[in-house]
Amino acid sequence: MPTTKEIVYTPLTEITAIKLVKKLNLFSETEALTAREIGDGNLNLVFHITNAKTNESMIVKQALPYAKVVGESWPLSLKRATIESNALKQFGEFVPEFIPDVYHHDETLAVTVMEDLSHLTIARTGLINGETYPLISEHIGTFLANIAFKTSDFAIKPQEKKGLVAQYINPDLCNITEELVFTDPFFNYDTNEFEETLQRDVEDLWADEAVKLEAAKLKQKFLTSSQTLVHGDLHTGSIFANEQWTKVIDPEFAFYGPFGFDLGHFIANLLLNAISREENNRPPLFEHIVRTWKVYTNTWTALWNETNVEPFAENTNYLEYILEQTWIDAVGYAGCEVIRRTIGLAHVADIDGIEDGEKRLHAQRTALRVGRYLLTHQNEIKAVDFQELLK
Ligand code: SR1
Ligand code: MG
Repeated sequence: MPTTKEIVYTPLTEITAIKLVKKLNLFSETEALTAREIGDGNLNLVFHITNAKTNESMIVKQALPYAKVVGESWPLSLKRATIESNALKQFGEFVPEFIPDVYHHDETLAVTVMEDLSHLTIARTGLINGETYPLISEHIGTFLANIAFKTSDFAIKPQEKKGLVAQYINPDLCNITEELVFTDPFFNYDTNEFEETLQRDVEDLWADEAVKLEAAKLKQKFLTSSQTLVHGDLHTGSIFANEQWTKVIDPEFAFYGPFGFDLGHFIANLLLNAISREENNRPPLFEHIVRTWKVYTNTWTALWNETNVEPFAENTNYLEYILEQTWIDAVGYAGCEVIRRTIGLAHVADIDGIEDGEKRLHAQRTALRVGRYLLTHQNEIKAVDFQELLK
């Protein structure tokens, strides 16, 4: 390996990933290690490094300078790896139980070495296989309220917060969301992907000016609102879980954005899984939506009452207003996410994996219908209403 001074960015291989963790003294020189590239996401290399003898293992994640899912024609800043590592450390200070430990970060190599969570399952995979993860909503509600409150102007003095806003400026990754979530699915753009059988439904959406206006407003808020440090891509593929544990990974899209953004994405992905299930297997997902919001509001309210640095916080109507706006935005963001995961560039296996073509088409139509409804009824929908929406 080159010395620190000579380091230049090069994509790692299984061999150089092992050399790196040894050089960092995370494993000793003499240990027999194996490495496997397991990255199945859209953007990064992920190496699973193991010592079979001691069973010790860790993850080496490296950002690529382009979007892997598209190719080198979509360049991406490597700075996202540092943003991700900083966000993991920041979240880890507030809610360590929900975050993997970070062992090392190298800005030049865009590499983060972190705790191996492979004893858990990616929540999307588990949910597709019928798991229900009884604690996931309790955990994600707690996680979201803590990170949203503690990185906001309600917990940090404005000058300090502005420093964080600057630190987390993440234009390339925000651009992905601005295009793939908020823009492209609402127009006849080449990035969209859907089956021919869905063409008429998609054209209906493209012609629906009321829905497009709501998407435009939510995009505007995403572009301009710096309320809190958001994870930025909190779908169920960014969560490891089992019956007892929940761990949030992959905050490379982190930036200062709207309070309701992560909440909306999490809810949307629960909803997409519910849509993919037979009706009698859906209740646990609806219960998770209700519980996430309940835990979020309870946790947020306690933090507000006990730790708020904003003098106006003593006005309880202000607390109610913030929570109400958060929820309304979350419903809208959920609508955009459900739509883009159905007809945009990046789909979800919950729906795409339905083998029967008729059932898949029905699920896609339901997702489009529900996504549109969420966008045009943001002010009316309560957490308990999601069950009704799928009927
Ligand atoms: C080009 S990246 C496509 C999607 O993958 C990521 O996980 C984000 O969800 C992004 O929108
Ligand atoms: Mg990701």
